[in-house]
Amino acid sequence: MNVLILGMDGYIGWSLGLHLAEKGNKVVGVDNFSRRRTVEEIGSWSATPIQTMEKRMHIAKAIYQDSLHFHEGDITDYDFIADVLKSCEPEAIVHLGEQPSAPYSMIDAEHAAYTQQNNVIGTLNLLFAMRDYAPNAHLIKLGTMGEYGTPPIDIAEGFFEVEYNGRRANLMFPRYPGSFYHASKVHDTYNIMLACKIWDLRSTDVMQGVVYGTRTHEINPSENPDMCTRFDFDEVFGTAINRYCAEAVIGHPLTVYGKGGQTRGFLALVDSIQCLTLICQNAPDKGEYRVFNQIDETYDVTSLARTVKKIGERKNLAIRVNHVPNPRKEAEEHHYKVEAKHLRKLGFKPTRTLEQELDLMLDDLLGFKGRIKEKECAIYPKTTWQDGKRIIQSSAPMNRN
Ligand code: NAD
Ligand code: USQ
Repeated sequence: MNVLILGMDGYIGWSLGLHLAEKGNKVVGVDNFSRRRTVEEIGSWSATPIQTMEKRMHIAKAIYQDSLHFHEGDITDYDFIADVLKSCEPEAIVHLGEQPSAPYSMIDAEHAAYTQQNNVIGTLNLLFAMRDYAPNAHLIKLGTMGEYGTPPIDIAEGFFEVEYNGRRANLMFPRYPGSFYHASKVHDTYNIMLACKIWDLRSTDVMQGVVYGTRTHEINPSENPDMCTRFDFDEVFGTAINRYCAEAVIGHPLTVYGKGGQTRGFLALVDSIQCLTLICQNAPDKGEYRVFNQIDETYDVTSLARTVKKIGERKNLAIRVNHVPNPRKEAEEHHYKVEAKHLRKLGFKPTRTLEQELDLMLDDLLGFKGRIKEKECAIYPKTTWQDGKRIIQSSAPMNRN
């Protein structure tokens, strides 16, 4: 199968590219390397020392021969993405190429505008280019569980039946985003749904939970550090479990925000790759817009920290769990129950428990302890939802494109 991956230099994109190539697909990747620049802008780096794309492709070609190709470019440039679609003739397009950090989108007006412009216009260009050059391709778009927010009722899988004034209908489940980043995904959702309706495109909009982990079937940082995918732990780009593990290996207290009852859906990187592969293999009908909730299990962020502490202590790490003032405006205790049955129906089976994955992650990160320690100052949360201010720590250029 010909698969186009937008955002192939990223955490999930690189892992997915290797896996799909390993499975015999022809993979073409696109990236503008903005993630490398934005992480540098906020004064951090990936704990895993990621190679340049040139070196990555060189190593990958030796393993997967001609299965993997790469084009540098920006999908907010319509001509660029249209040319890629013309030359690649994809059957599936996995769109991961967006600015993915909620805190980054809350820094100030410029960062919020960049996030929404990059994400919404990039996706809009892709939809027009698909209409013109790849109308039969299957768009697999990475949305987020955060589109739904934390409503006081169970979260349905995209749509739910409602009754109002005596009439019943199947309608889109309400979206309550919690940051300008999450809002950009909601805007994408509406644009994709509309494009499927008016142009007969087909799409799976994936509401993915928080992804964690360092390994996949193709990536093992302890055995082959040159093939690592990125792993961020700073307060802007690092996500909860990944941050806790990085904090644990350097003896930094684990940073639980506020009361710590915030509950989210999580899944291991290797299982996110499993789900995205399954979705590629199972396209919807032409004109169909469908939504999959992609999570394994739900946890609150305090129990997660306690589990990291338990596994870390088995490795003789001294770990303290701290509740720090919450930089975000969010519910700290709330109902959270998610319906997620579509992927299981397609055959998704989670492969590792949280504890097994944490065990591997801590071993891998101990190998990069020096790199985490060197950027320890980027760990403590400084970006707030209230006044949005944060001090830009590096002199990296602001041009992210
Ligand atoms: P990432 O930042 O590591 O990867 C995204 C890649 O897209 C980056 O390499 C970046 O350089 C590239 N990119 C961004 N804008 C681009 C543009 N205009 N043109 C070309 N390339 C561009 O992020 P990730 O963690 O791999 O997440 C991938 C996707 O999944 C994102 O859309 C994110 O919102 C979504 N998601 C991630 C998680 C998670 O926990 N990591 C959870 C839910 C959803
Ligand atoms: N949190 C902590 N301590 C930390 C970091 C985070 O308690 O050190 C808390 C946050 O306050 C929040 C929860 O953990 O309540 C999740 O935060 P996160 O940073 O792990 O995740 P989030 O900002 O929601 O974003 C991440 C990805 C994003 C994706 C989203 C999925 O960066 O791309 O869309 O997870 S979801 O959370 O389901 O919306």
